[in-house]
Amino acid sequence: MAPPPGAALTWELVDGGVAVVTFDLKGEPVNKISRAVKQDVQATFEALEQDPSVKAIAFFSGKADTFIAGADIEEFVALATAAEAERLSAEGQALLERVARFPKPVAAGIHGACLGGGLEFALACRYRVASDHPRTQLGLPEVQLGLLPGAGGCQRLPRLIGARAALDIILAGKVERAQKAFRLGIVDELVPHAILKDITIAAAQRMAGGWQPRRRRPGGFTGWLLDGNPLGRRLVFRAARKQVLAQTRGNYPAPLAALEAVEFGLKHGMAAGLKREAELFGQLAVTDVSRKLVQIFFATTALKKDFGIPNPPPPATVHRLGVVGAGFMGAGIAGTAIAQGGVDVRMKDADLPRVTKGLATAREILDDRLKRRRITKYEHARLVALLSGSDTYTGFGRAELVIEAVFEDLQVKQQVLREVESASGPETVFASNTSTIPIRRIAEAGGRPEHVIGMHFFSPVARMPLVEVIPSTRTLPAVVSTTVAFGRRMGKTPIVVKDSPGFWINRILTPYMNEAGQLLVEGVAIEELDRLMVEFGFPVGPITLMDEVGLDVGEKVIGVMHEAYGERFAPVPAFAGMVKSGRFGRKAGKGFYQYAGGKKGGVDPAVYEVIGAQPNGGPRPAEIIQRLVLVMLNEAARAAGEGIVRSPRDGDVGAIFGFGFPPFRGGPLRHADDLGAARIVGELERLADRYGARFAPSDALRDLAQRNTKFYP
Ligand code: 3H9
Repeated sequence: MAPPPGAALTWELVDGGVAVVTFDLKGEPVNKISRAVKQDVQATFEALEQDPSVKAIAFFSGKADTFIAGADIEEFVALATAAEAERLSAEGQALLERVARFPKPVAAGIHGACLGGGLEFALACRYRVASDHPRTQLGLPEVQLGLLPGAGGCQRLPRLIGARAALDIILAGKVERAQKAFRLGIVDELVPHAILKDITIAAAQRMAGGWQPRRRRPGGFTGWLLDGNPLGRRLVFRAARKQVLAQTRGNYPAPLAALEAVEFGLKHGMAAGLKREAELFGQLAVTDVSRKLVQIFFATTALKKDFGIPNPPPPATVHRLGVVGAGFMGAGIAGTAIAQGGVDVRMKDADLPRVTKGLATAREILDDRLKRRRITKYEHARLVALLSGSDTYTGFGRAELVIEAVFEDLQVKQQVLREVESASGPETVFASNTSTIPIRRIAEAGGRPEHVIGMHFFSPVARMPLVEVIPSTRTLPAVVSTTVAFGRRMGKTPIVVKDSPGFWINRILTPYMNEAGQLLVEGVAIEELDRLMVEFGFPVGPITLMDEVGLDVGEKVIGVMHEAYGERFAPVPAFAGMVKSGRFGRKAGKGFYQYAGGKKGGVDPAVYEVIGAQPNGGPRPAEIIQRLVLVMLNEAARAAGEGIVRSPRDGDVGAIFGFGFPPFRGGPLRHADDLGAARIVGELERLADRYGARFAPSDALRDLAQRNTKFYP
């Protein structure tokens, strides 16, 4: 039977009565389950049921890298009411119930991303074979979008692999590689990609012949004790709920709702569980939190193809990377470039002991991948061989890109640029990992300013997802493309920002950190400051962040910012005392907090002596939060008005990925829109009267308030 034109699903009959169904959504880079696709699946399964020559089904994707990326997220944006969203979920469930109860056995052959509704579809099939390819990843990332798996995932996954393992995936929105999914029992067979199709068809044939796949629930006796009986399960849910509350602090409703959907289903049966799951999905889909998280998904996806300049020339491929400066940052860049990008890296520092230490730190990133079974021993050995170092510039001649991560000092960086220029080829791109110094100032010391650019990473490089890419006015467009592409290859989200002191991230972070310092001096306790901002939604509070960044680094940053922007960036004297007494933060083993064996302990009471203030309560909590948040929003608005970021989207993604601005608030500019410019201006005027001119509202905010408009249309 010929498929209707434009159909996403096609099928052909092969030997043994197996219908090989291929899902290939035309004109789209990934397969996703939209309303139209649902109808197509419905019609295809109808035809497969009626055709007597079809005895079993083997289901594949026609896409190279995705099996199914989930439900079509664009349809969620259009959902106006909870009832509408609930209906969408119930329809998805009904379709997958049809697959699960299909009278002929269905086997899924999974290669590439199998996520959300895609995994829920696979779970409804009777048998799952996955390729062992690194691109094959399975998971339920719905809570990352403020949702829950709403097409039966909260019911089928715990029944397949047990409540504990299922909650571990669902509540964190985890995506696992195929090997792990196989170990957990999510897939039945793991095979090389080359034979995926044959093995899946063979499984479908065997099932048609009456073979029943047998599954042993993983977990043994403990598994039975905790998952298999109501009492054990109650303990599991209680512990999970406690953990979710501690992690989300009530800011993210989705994980708790998902937990409820799983628990309800295990207690009251599949049908009741599905009903509750759809209701909860409906409620979540129209929350402000989900809307914000979906916006962030589309913003980051759009950034994946954005080179940050109009008509970007094709990027050059980097085969060899030079890294100057083998400190923690340089080593992080080197290790990440190898682990993610598989490039050949040559490190250079002033003396061999430093180089040796840097090489060891870079290697730890590769060792960690091995330990977490992200790479095989063979891959690890291959990657380790890509890392080398020296106290000279040998090997830099053939590097397409050199990244410097030396001390944050203009003269030192200029000196390094001159050395690299004489040691490397005329086309070599020189990227400075400066956090504050304008790129044009570094570039003016060398002879090829058009090949100089900024590449500002965040610490620890292996984990932090953002990189700021900073072209000067003289940087060639091709250099921008190459740098952005390389940042992406390192697994980072690059944002291209304007060349000015502090760029975007430190421009908006510095006033926030400085205000935290003011509040300390006014008598707010260290833990209280951190607690309030964690409750606001930051992953850590400003004082902990200061310890992580390093007070010596912070002092440098604020010095540059003060010089560039004047009084509103005037450093708080309290911090100078910290630096003078060697309290640099975590790396020094002492900062505001105590550190023992690399672990953070409590606040060091001796610190209050150093900063010359004792906790006395300080202003009210609401006032503390307002001062910290509004000082940042004000600077963000000012910088956005100056064109430091190209769009509010870049600014918000940057703040979320760069220092953890609460994702559920959508970023500082989205948050400013939510509060309203007029209201912020009013509050800033009040704060300026009370605490000084650093709170004076920016022209950008006044302008928005006057015109009654927003950053986002
Ligand atoms: C869900 O399933 C709910 C269900 O439980 C219940 C429902 C009732 N929808 O990222 P890329 C687009 S929630 C719409 O550049 P990659 C993407 O926007 C869903 N669009 O490719 C982009 O569009 P454009 C749970 C989607 O290779 C294009 O595809 N699933 C979807 O780097 C290419 O994407 C997820 O959260 C979608 N589901 O990465 C998975 N997926 O070209 C979300 C992709 O117009 N997706 N697009 O800019 C991903 O994580 C990645 O896209 C993926 C591919 C890993 C699949």
